[in-house]
Amino acid sequence: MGSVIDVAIEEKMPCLQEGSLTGRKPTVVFVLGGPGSGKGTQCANIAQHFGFTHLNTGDLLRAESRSGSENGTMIQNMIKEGKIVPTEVTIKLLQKAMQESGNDKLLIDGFPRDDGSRAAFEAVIKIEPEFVLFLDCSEEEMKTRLLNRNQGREDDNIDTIRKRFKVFRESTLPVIEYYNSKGKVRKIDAGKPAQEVFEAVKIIFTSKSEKVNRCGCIIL
Ligand code: UP5
Ligand code: MG
Repeated sequence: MGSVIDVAIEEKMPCLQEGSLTGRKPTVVFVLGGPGSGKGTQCANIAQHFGFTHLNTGDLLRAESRSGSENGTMIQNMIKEGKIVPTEVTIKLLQKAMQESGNDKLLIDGFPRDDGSRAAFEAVIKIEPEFVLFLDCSEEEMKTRLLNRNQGREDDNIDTIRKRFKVFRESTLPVIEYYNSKGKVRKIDAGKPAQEVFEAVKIIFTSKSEKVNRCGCIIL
């Protein structure tokens, strides 16, 4: 801690124990992209194929909202409006899920969604992401997917979808730009069929997990 932003985070989130993953430093990959870009779909593939644990921040928040906790109604209202839930709430749930996962390879789906969440993760969790997978998709395609999803999500209606797009453009794209400036973004054309997108994803994760042994053979 020390910088102005760190001190602000410390004051706002005194309940969070910083860096408390009991000494573990798992490999973290952030998976970002607009609403309906296919984050959940690709994370499920990556988890199955590459042994990562998929931590879906939207699902963590929806579960918390359903649990009837003190923040439940607030979370539900924020999601209905397509707004970003206060970082201290999300990061607490995320920290708990990271601790409980027991895996040293974590995919964090849909987080950080704004600069404040990014800074809070850095200050509290103290893990730099290995890289950021950015699923790039047009709004037209994402809108069609979300309106066809039919899973009863309260935010899959045209009014909320428009708000979600706006939040993505205004708050999440700057996070992607930040990591891009650090050379950490792996951008993929996510407008193609899911299997084709996964082929591109596989190349990225394979090159990350490949190790060359002394004989020059690639170990996967
Ligand atoms: N589909 C997927 N890939 C396809 C492809 N290549 N071709 C054709 N169809 C494809 O996919 C969406 C739909 O498209 C599915 O029907 C799928 O089969 C199909 P999915 O994989 O679910 O896309 P995803 O990007 O995960 O879409 P999602 O709607 O989950 O993204 P959001 O970012 O909007 O939702 P999330 O659950 O992450 O967040 C919801 C809300 O929670 C936020 O709006 C916000 O209010 C709150 N939130 C926070 O406040 N803070 C956080 O840190 C996280 C969330
Ligand atoms: Mg999702």
